[in-house]
Amino acid sequence: MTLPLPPERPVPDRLARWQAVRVTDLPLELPGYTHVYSGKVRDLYAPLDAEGRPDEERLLLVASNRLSAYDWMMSPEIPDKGAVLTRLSLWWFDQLADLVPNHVVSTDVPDAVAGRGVLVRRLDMLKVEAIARAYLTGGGLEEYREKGSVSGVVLPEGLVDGSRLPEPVFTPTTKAPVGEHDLPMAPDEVEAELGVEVAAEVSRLTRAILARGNEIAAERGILIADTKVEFGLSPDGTGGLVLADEVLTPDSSRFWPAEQWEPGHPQPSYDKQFVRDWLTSSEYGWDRKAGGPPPELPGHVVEQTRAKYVEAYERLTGETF
Ligand code: Q0N
Repeated sequence: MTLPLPPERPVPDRLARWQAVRVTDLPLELPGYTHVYSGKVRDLYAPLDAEGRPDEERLLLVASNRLSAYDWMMSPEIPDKGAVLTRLSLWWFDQLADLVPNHVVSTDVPDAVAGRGVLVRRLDMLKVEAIARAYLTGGGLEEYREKGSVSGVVLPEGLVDGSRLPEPVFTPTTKAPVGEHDLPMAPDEVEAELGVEVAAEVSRLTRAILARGNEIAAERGILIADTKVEFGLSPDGTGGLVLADEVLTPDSSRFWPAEQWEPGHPQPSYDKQFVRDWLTSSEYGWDRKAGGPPPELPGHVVEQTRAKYVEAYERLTGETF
């Protein structure tokens, strides 16, 4: 359920919206692990050694069944979402292995998180959200309308919402704390943060990951409009970039159904469209601009949404979930 907000905060800011769900969603008690961090949809735990100290080389990354829409966490959760996205991410890591090494160590994890937990190498994470866009929409479209360029890359005239870009463009942002929004970073800001060489490599790899993703997905009825990836540096001194977090999932990327692609207006979301349509439909009539929490999702919307995650996994991988 969605908790009522504190009375001293009648109009919730974005952070309060997250806190309203966070307090109902305590981290798991995993014997042999300690909770270190929770994001919107993923949680991190550190394995404990024999003396009960956190392992400095490994982390347990757990994908939850949580779903956000319109900046709110939905309730109830989506059954199997965490497991579907974990399997999809592991499949993509394999598809990308010739482009970039990844943080995966093992899928041998406690039963409580079986299928949605992955043991990973603990990296020194870069403080940049590495985003690439293959199609124009959202923040990229706004910037294009104002300046004719996106993140310093001049684009052809006449592009509209949903247009395919000539090639993927790197559009990095800052990493804002949970509940706050990331801000665009100019190329010189990324270079100041990472150094010129690492910045160039992050840009090249992020664009290559999205290009490879679309080569594979397009044959299977899915367009990947844009994606956010996270890199870390291997702390063992070898210093190379390692792909971390989850990759090319509907949570980190905008997936669009290819057969409905029609530039000129906002595209339907592959995974969240049933939720968005129901929330704003006359059946419920939630006014998201009014500031109040969204309603509980009815069973049919939860089930249709689960089916879309499974469908994306099965179409992309050719495997049965
Ligand atoms: C890490 N984040 C933020 C969970 C992940 N391999 C790693 N090594 C060290 N740190 C991290 C990883 C990974 N993956 C990543 N925090 C720590 C990314 N999130 C966002 C939300 O949930």
